[in-house]
Amino acid sequence: MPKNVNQSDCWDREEFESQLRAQGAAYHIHHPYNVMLNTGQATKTQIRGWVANRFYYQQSIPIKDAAVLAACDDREIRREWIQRILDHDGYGDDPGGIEAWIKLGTATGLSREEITDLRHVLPGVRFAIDAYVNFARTRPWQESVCASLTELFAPAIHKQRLATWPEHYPWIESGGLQYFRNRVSQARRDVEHGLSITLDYFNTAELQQRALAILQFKLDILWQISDAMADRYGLPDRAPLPTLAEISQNADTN
Ligand code: AHQ
Repeated sequence: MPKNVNQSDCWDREEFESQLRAQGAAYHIHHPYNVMLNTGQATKTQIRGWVANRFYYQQSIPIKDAAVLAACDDREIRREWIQRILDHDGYGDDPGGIEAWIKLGTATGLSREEITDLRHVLPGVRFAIDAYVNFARTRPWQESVCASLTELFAPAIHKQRLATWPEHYPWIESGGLQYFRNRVSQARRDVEHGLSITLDYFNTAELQQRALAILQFKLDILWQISDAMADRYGLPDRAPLPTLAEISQNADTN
């Protein structure tokens, strides 16, 4: 947090929103792993690894949102926020986003069991996502609302996948992409609510600088998830790091 922030440096709502949106330059849509995925360069292993690791993020989101609800003392905000949990866990006849993500996984050739038992989740992915859930459990709920605003940039990434994956990965059955179709409108609705709360609550120069730092923290979480997958599954111009099993096997043969 920069010190000596003068109140005269407090932005109006329009400038504050503009400053938040400018942080989109660090959004994981620009990460080499996502560029590889969305330009058709990913192998089936790199796609399956991404889906299996992102499942841990998807199943953690409603847990994170329940922590926000538990801390939020505003009934009107809770009445809207609870929709995020229902969107992922499902309700009534709607099986929800976690189920849709499993459908994406089975459409890529993963088994339901190997998705849900988290066997493929990498340490760096788990640590980053657990840091997000723990943030929501320990920080003021308004800060967790601010952290969710990486979704300012999410409609673009979902639309990019919908525009490119069918052409690049025709072997993925179209129904597997339903999660992305659902999220375009859900993300827009979530952001409208979260941005309004954020612009209201972070209303001093120092709080606005805190908001930018919170958003950067969440951007770093998303970036780290892709870093961990790039290390494990490689990039078009970079081989995967050896796994522990490969290291042990090499040691045995040397
Ligand atoms: O599918 C995503 C989702 O449900 C959420 C909730 C929100 C939050 O509360 O932090 N963030 C988020 C995101 C989802 N998908 C990611 C993607 O790349 O598919 C993007 C991610 C986000 O931008 O934070």
